[in-house]
Amino acid sequence: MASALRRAGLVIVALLCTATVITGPARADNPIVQTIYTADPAPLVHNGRVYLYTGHDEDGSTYFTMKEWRVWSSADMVNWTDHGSPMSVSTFAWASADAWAGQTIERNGKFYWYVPVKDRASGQMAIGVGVSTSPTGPFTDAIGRPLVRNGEIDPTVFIDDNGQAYLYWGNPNLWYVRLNADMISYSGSPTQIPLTTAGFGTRTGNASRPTLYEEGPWIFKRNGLYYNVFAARCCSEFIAYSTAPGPTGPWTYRGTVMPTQGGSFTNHAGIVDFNGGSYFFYHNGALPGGGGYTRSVAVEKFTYNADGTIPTITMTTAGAPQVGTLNPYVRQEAETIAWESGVETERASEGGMNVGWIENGDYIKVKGVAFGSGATSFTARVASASSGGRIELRLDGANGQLVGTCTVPGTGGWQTWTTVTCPVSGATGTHDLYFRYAGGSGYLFNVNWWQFNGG
Ligand code: FUB
Repeated sequence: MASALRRAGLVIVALLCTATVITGPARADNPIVQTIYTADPAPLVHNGRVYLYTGHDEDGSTYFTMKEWRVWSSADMVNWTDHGSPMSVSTFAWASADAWAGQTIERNGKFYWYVPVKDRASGQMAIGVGVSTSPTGPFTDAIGRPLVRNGEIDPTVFIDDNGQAYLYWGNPNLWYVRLNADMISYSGSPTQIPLTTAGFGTRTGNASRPTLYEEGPWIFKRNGLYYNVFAARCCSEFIAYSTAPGPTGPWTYRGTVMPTQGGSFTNHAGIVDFNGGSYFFYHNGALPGGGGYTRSVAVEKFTYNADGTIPTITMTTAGAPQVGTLNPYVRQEAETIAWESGVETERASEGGMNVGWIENGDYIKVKGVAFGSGATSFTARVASASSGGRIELRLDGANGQLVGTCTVPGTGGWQTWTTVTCPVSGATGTHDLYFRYAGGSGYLFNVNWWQFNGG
């Protein structure tokens, strides 16, 4: 993480402290990720979790300089686990750059991640497909070549009720092709969807692009109606949508979903239903240092209108409400985060990811933790190449009630792991849990996972 983001974190803390004074304990939970810049969200619901596939804008980027894709997941829409980067440009031997906006879908126990990436030989953007047996990867190149290549971007994938899968993509045009059941080949030829003003709205001032359709289609079906939610106009973009009675049209323009907002000249939509609610993912430039090339993914909960139309959704810092609570009495990954200040994540030698680059005063918030009748102790898996420090366990604020302090020793290496345990008192009921890290100067220690005992 760039020092810019670290400084930015301090600004956020300052702003949040101010907000706390004015409005009480509510804290912003958008954008979803604060450790890095993320873009182009593509959510997938699988086995009771939401998996969120994103791009990764490099710190300080002045173009869409994107080298890898990232995966996050959540069971409650507010605490998000970082699964790192299971697919990058280098996954595709034939690709040279531009890990742009994709989407993942599951079929027959395999996960297919369709992405736009630059084909080295032609210099054209192409659509590659990664495959994995796990939603968090690792993903490999499914076919060793582009699935389709016509210089256009932003694939979205959809499987209709009859099992027919469709891949759609395009900027400046909008294409579709029927995927075969293997999801890595197709029948027929890529076909253009006519971009009519009736279908996709009217753009003024751009004779070569008379409709609002710009890029980033997200196609799905609800109650027999097909929806295409897309980035409209350029630039700055807003999110609009069209509907159709069938997967290939004819499309009717339905209006705005999310107006131009948020300090990024692009936006990119992904919609899922989860646990009875509907969720709209998008990106903006909300993190300090953020902008059109340093974007951040966020989420809002919404309700479809009774006639199936989508309400206008605006960006908030509060984000979606929590679904349920988090259980502290099972092992939780340290990189499961609702909000953080100052930390970063990396691959852990023990598997998964760990939190690192922890300095005095940094913190992680985990939202809605259900302690029940009371925790008696806390255990964490830690490592430190320095002399360690302390994990302060606090409730409802980085300076909130202290319910325990765990001392972390030096272990001889940042990936030399040991388990520490400390007593806990006063953690009952449901609270936002803050891990506030304390110690001397420099980096203190890493944390791989944690668990409370008792309860
Ligand atoms: O992230 C790179 C490009 O920006 C995506 O492919 C577009 O959808 C826009 O968000």
